[in-house]
Amino acid sequence: MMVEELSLYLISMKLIRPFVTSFGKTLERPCILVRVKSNGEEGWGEVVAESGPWYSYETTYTAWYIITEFVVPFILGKEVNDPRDINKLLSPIRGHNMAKAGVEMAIWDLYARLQGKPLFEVLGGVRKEIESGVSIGIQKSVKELLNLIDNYLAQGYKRIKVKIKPGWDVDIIRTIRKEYPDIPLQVDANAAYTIRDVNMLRELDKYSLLMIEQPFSYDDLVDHATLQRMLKTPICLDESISSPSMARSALALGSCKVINIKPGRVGGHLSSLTIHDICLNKGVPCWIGGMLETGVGRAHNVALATLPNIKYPNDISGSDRYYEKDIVEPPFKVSKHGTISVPKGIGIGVEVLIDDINRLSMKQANFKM
Ligand code: OSB
Ligand code: MG
Repeated sequence: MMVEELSLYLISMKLIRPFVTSFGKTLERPCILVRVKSNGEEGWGEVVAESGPWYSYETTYTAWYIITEFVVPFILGKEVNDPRDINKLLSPIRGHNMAKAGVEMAIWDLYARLQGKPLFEVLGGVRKEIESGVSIGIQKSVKELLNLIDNYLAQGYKRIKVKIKPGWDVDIIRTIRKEYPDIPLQVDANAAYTIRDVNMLRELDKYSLLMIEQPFSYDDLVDHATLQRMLKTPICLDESISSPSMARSALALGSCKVINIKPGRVGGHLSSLTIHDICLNKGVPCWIGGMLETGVGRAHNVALATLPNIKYPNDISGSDRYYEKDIVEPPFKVSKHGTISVPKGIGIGVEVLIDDINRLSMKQANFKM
């Protein structure tokens, strides 16, 4: 297969409700959609970089620059037998995993479609539906948070993840636990604490949380290992696991007992599969995280969530939890028992609504051999 044409679409999607984390507030989700073409087929990917360098140093605009200046020349017109070869072609580009992942994942979709197979099958997936959790941002009041939890539980979501930050942590969790003693509950700090906050984290250890996600810095492994030795609650790493090599290091150091895999953060599907397998071999469970993706990125995440070592509910919610109208058909729906059906069609298995994308796009670029 040869990528004959690559197109980029910069769109921005308005969120149904603002998403607030320890980094700040997101009202609109900008993203770059990537379309590749070969042999009369096409494939789609999504760049999950955000408007600013908060979760990652990458932004929508750095990703646009890296793809147009560096990724395209390495990919366009090159013969590739297998999407597993893309990583090596892009290896001269250091970092910028989100930019690379958007293209790599589009090529996986293209490859699956050329094979006439669903993407989840090509990736080695083993299930027909995936477990859906919901990630709830920081709210204006505890009452609003409890209302939202109530609502999402009624919709069927399998577990609740609550964002925490200094001043919105132990008291909030204590209140939630009083109201819901048994629900599967976890927290995500997005790196808002340091080892000096160990007393607060020891408090959190009392509330039977499924896990505590990324309490410390995005580039730390050592303090996380110290903390993990002090807590019975598993630590889950997100930001710190930027590559398979970081996953190996984290497991060797004992920095976590769970890994949140986000294909954008690690450079695409091949790196995600590698991290999944490293964890499987070490008996460390994984789940698939989210970045408020549109239906394109969500479809890729759903495919990854079918892998055998995905052992917790994922941050993959229904399209309607994020957007008024998704850019794929059919949109992703969560069943009453908290699952999402894996699309059965070839590739990502959903139709990408190109007219809507054209209408929404603020900028486009097209490259041909
Ligand atoms: O840390 O998991 C995170 C969204 C944007 C950036 C980082 C994170 C998140 C989420 C949302 O938690 C997960 C979702 O897509 O529903
Ligand atoms: Mg996280």
